[in-house]
Amino acid sequence: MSDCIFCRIRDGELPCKKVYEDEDVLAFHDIHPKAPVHVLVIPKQHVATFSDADEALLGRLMDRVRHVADSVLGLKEGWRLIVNVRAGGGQEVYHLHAHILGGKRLSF
Ligand code: DGP
Repeated sequence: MSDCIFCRIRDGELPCKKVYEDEDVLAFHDIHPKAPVHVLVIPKQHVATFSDADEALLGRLMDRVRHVADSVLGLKEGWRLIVNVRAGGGQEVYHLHAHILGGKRLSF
């Protein structure tokens, strides 16, 4: 979608600090980090929100989130996974994305 920020990042029209990419997903640093490590993982396929994604896409996304957090970022002490769903959940960008937060002991 041409008016979607994350589609434009995926297509290289907007810059990002990329940490991982494969045929299914792209992972890059959040522009407003809430922790020492704050990375977003997006499916390359445009899906607006978590509720709209099918089982196969969610499975691939969760598998790659685990790979990025544990192997690419090496967050050995642990990390947090957040998916904000629609306005009530705090979602601002309507292209499905998972937040990986880590790099310190997180508290609520
Ligand atoms: P959410 O509230 O779950 O929709 O989170 C959207 C996140 O996306 C928010 O933490 C800030 C981040 N973000 C928004 N625009 C950009 C951008 O242009 N580049 C990057 N790297 N992150 C962005």
